[in-house]
Amino acid sequence: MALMTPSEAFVETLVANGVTDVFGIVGSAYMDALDIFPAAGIRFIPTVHEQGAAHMADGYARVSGRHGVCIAQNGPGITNFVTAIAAAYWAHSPVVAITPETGSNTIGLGGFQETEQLPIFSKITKYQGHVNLPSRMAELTARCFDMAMAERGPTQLNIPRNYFYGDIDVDIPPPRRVDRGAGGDESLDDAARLLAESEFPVIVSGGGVIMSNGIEACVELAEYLNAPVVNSYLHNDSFPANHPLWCGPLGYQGSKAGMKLISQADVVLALGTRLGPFGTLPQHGLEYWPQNARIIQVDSDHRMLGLVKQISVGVCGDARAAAGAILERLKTRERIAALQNKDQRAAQIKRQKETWEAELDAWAQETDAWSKEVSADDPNMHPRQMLRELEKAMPEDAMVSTDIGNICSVSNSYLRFNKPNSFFAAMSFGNCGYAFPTIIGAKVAAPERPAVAYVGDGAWGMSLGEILTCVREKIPVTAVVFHNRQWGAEKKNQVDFYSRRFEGVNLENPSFAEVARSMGAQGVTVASLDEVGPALRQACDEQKNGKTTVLEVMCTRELGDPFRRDALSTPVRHLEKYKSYV
Ligand SMILES: Cc1ncc(C[n+]2csc(CCOP(=O)(O)OP(=O)(O)O)c2C)c(N)n1
Ligand SMILES: [Mg+2]
Repeated sequence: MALMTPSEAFVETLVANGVTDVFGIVGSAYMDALDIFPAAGIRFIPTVHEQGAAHMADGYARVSGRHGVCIAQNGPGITNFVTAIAAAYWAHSPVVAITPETGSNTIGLGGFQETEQLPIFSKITKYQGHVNLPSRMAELTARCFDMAMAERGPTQLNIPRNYFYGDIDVDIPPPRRVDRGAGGDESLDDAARLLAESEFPVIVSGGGVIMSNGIEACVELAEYLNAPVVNSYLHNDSFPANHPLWCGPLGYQGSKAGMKLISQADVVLALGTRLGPFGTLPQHGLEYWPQNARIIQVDSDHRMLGLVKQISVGVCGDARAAAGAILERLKTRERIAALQNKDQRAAQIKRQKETWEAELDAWAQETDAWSKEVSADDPNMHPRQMLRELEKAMPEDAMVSTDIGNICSVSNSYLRFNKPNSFFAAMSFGNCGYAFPTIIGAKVAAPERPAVAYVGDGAWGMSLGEILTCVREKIPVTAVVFHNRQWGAEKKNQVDFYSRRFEGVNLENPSFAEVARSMGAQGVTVASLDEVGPALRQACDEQKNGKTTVLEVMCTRELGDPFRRDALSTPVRHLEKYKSYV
């Protein structure tokens, strides 16, 4: 035991957990602890908005596998975290949100910056620690760090602001990390048996494969079976794209090759994926989910097993360990049915991939009536062609984040990665404004890697303030802003369902390149296809010189397939005054 103030105990517990960077906005509520961050070797990274800080913590955690940490002023600083913590929850990011609160001596009196901070985060955190006594500061801080890792998601550490002060006798608890196993023997035996009997096995590689460092184990298993591997939705970095068995992502704007192959599966091994509903919806007019296949699902969270899809076998285990254990079992079996038709399946994988690549090459523009109409006399770029150019120019080691929007979603077909921890999409919380702050956090964790955010112009308006963070804190990144003068993804619904009555979807924008320059970054307007690749490469090179660049990419107003055709229906109006609104 040592004599410390709670501020010291708090900061020492951060140090014990390996924290070197904390994102946030300064506030009196925790200033006593902030004061000693430098002496503890912790860099405080001030942001423009607390939402940005929490997204940065998310990006930091996603690329490094370490905790992302954010902190802010009680009340409004903390409520500004909410959207980003919800996003981190669905991205399974070990973010620790430190939420100083109104002092315990005045709570309930309706004083300055007071709101109950625990209920607000109760559904978007895996664990909430409330420091109810200054002497428990280290214990509860440590638990929040342990829980964020063990449960793979954000935790909240709520601290009445007066509890940073005083004298306490305390031990700093060492970090406690859970050593995960492959799963139960019975379910692993069943999984191996189903795979051994399968004539057309397909592996869905999910986020759990990345989080468990399981790519190699997944590759070995896939190679043993010669099974095609598809990425689960928005986990395009969960299997190397340069591997012959890689068949691309499932789901919205994903790979037709992957979808056509999985539709033939008799056994699907869903490895490290909750098979989220959004990622398995019909796409490209294909109902690809194999209704009669037997599904083996491996997830470290037992609550995810069989939650969305009917399964035959559920393995509650670590994706890497489970893949290894299943492979060991397969090796002891006399007959592996899939090895009998290995060559035919290999030929099919190759053919499906070639067909899809050729289709993408030829898919210069969207061909629905609206898209053809609006792009006819428009000198700007067709999004698909532009995205193909970005794909070709993307540096090998790049980290890419994507926002929510029509062009960002279409980019799913064109984002391929050979190594994990490279792709940070807005995942299932789907908030506009995710990508830019997230890539800033990722860059802090991996400064040697090129960092690129794809953002629509609507979402850019929400997040461009964080350019100041890049400039002030010398965190060089590249933002590719798809300037199509509209909230395109939502406009698509008005085209498809609301007879082109446009309400709130058209945008008048300034030159975002000019805005970037006036904020101290570099700004480049990219108007033609031949400029796209060179501009991206140069912007990524400039990161080595500490420069942040905004590439404002001028696009037509054409729109790809919508997000949620499933969730909208034709309007019905009963009242006379609304009769024409159908
Ligand atoms: C915070 C938030 N607000 C609103 C939405 C609804 N929404 C989804 S996509 C979208 C349009 C995105 O427009 P933009 O960023 O310009 O990209 P584009 O679709 O034009 O490519 C909107 C408003 C959302 N997902 N998140
Ligand atoms: Mg737009």
